[in-house]
Amino acid sequence: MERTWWKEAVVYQIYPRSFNDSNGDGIGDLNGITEKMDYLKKLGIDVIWLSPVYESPNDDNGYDISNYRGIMKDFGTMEDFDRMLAAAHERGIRIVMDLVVNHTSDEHPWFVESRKSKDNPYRDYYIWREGKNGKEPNNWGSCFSGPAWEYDGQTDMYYLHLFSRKQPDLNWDNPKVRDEVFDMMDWWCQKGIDGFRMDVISLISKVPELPDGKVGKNGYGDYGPYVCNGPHVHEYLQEMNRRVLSRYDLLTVGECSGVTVEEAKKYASLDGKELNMVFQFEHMDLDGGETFKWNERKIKLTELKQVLTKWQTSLMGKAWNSLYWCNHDQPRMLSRLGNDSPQYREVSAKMLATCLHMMQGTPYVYQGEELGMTNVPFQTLEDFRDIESINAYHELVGQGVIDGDTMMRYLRYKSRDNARTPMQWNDSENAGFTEGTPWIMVNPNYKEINAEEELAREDSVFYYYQKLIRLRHENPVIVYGDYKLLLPEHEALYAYTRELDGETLLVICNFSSEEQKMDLPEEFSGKEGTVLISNYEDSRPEEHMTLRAYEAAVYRF
Ligand code: TEU
Ligand code: CA
Repeated sequence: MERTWWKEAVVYQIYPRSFNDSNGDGIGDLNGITEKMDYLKKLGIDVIWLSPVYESPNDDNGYDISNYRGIMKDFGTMEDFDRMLAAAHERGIRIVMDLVVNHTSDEHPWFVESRKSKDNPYRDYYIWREGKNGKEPNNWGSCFSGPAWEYDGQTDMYYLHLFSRKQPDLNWDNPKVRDEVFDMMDWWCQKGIDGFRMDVISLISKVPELPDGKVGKNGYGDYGPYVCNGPHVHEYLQEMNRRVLSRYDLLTVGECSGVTVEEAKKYASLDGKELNMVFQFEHMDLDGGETFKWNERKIKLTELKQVLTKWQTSLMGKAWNSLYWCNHDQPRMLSRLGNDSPQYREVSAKMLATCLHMMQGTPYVYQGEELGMTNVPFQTLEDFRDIESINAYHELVGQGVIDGDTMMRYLRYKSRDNARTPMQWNDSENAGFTEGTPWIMVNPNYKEINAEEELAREDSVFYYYQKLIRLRHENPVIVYGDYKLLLPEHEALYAYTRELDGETLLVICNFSSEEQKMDLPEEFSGKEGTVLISNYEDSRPEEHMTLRAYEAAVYRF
């Protein structure tokens, strides 16, 4: 397999609003990121993925963009951006921008024009349809509750918005839209950025008939089958690749809701015609159900292993994986799949990290994950800021599908805001994030869990991540080795091997707080194994092993 820098890199995701506030207005900003560049250098990451920093009315925290070539006032100025980019580059860190082009803000000048009249030159930049019998053109529900259509009185028609009504979907079938997007991408590349994370890029091509979807618990139809991996998506990405991506040395990752391994082989094929890699959702959706993501179900380890193994083995030699447990749309994995009690928080955080970082693919670390940050004890609906959470509460409770107390518990467990509370820098007021009033509450556990404390203690989660990242840089087997699952039916152990050029790694992770027995697989018996990394001091590869609570170890043979 061809060796490239983006296969060997570790990416760190920054959600700018919550990372570090430099001017006391309670909102994280670009100068705040620049201040922390040495912290990131110390962690050892290669790339920063920056969630959107463009001008935006902030209906969805910057995922609703009103000017793709300007910086949001809350975050600073273009000069601040340039300084941040230079500070990153000076340290050998690359910057990947979030590219949100399935939709714009309804305050983007294109949409302001588009809604004016049916013959406006920008009309076909968006997806407009006539109503049906005085109602929406079809039964689709928006990802953020309510219908996926908004009526506009000026022309007596509806526009499509898969997300909020302030996020109208662009019409990618219009070549002018593609020209505009590619020009804008080129402009950022000229500025010297190093790649794009492409927001819901799998949704840009819709089945033209826009058929009704299967009706769910909220009374709306599911648009998934008619927009995920739609008819022209690969054609459009190949065009993007020809016209922009192939002309620069970039890291490209498509966020691909509804992607299957078969589709991923096209999006992220090693032949380089489209993108480097995709974010898939199958392992994140394992605990979904009738009321979508809203429940308290636990992910079953056997199912998790089956899904991740499928992605590891099916893409092997054909396409490239991304690896993630956390991002700004997911609750903290430590609270979901690990154990966030004081007794097991650190050891289970390290276990989860080991399990993910030893796989094949490019790992993503989400801010605070490297500290073992946890879910947040939100008390009331007023504590939440996320449009998805707030709307879902009103819709599902309003319709009587879920009662209020239960829905509050679900929000506390699954809300995206769990990932969006301020980064915990130290034990001073507001965790050192701001000198003002933070835009969203700080997790009260910041006195115990914070960067300053962890940087001062050798056995912290921070230094464990630092070591995992260093090991990946030093050991090609971690990047390129073949993956093989062991013990597929085991309900508490996730064990697998990685193999390259006669060198084999054995990875063993105990996902439970109980002791688990495991015999050394036959292929290793009699061989001398060494410890590459482990989260207990005295882990050893022995014929008969007992794995302690959340023990994780990597042995090299
Ligand atoms: O997320 C797309 C997406 O699939 C999410 O809506 C996801 O289903 C949901 O957040 C899970 O709870 C991207 C961005 O990452 C997200 O922050 C944006 O809100 C969304 O697109 C719209 O731009
Ligand atoms: Ca600020």
